[in-house]
Amino acid sequence: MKNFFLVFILSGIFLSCQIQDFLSEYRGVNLIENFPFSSANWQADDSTATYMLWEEESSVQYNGVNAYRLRTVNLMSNGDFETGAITGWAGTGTAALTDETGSPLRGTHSLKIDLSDNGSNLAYFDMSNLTDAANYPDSASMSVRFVYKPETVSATIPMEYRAGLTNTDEKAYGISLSADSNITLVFPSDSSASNGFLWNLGFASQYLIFNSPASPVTNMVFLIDDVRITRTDAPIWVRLRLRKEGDTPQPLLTGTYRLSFMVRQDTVSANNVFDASRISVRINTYYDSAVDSFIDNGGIYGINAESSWSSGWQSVSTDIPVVISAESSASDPVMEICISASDPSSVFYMDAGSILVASPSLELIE
Ligand SMILES: [Ca+2]
Repeated sequence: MKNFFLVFILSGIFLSCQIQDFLSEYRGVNLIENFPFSSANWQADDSTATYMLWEEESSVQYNGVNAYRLRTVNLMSNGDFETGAITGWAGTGTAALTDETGSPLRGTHSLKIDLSDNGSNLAYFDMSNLTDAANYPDSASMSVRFVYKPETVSATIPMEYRAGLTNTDEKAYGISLSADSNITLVFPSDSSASNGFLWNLGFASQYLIFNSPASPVTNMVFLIDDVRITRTDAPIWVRLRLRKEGDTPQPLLTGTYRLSFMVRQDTVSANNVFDASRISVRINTYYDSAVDSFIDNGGIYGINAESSWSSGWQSVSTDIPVVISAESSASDPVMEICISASDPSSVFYMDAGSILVASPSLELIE
């Protein structure tokens, strides 16, 4: 009996040593050390700068290596109004839309809207003016974010998303904007509406509308700024493909991987460019050789931006369980690492933002 226990204990020690040995070959090993961020290694979904930007930034380095810029583009081309133009915006009746430079909300220009004295005035943005709008699928879910401040407002303002400009046209969404001139509201985070900003009427004809209250009021003057409109289904990822063997110092196995890299907010300011509010990563594992692309089967892991990202490089890290296909051909990739400057998992998270990244690392941790 004694010997039995001894063998049992010894075999247990032997097994645990084996497991430790197995992991030790991976511990501390950056499996993607041969794939720093670059346009060649990490392929952008869209290389036309319509929906995203992926480019080297030679004025910023991390450990002597140039940073890369990852950006989700604002589909409203002058959403921060900093060019001074209000292209795409219009009003009905005696509505007045002007470029506000005296007391702008953000930057040096805002949109001022005056809907006073007429119960049928409204201000609107025709969504067909968005970049590439003619090519949106009818199923496109739009995320709309903006900053709002009442100036002299004596009633709440109905903000709506409609198929046309009259109150009988189909409405996908509506909220009441506060009349309290002491506050600045940032939407959608300050929205209490439960259906959020998931707006989808089919994309033939759509309008973002600031409507009048039912009865005319004397004072209806407010400011709008930093309007950011994005599509959750847009091509906004950079992707790195890896084969099971040959690309990495050790073969890729099923397990939990730690994906990490350095981030900082974009240091090069430009009109209509915003700090990333949230970035995301995913790892896809379903490769379709017939079309030579991965299915987006990996769960999306969002990472909220922190204030420290504005002052310098910070490390971000996500642990992701990955099942590697056992049946793949040796020449086919088995893993696709994806990074986005926004988080398309929800219209509440989706945003137009720009981030600098450097020094990617992938480690098998368990
Ligand atoms: Ca502005």
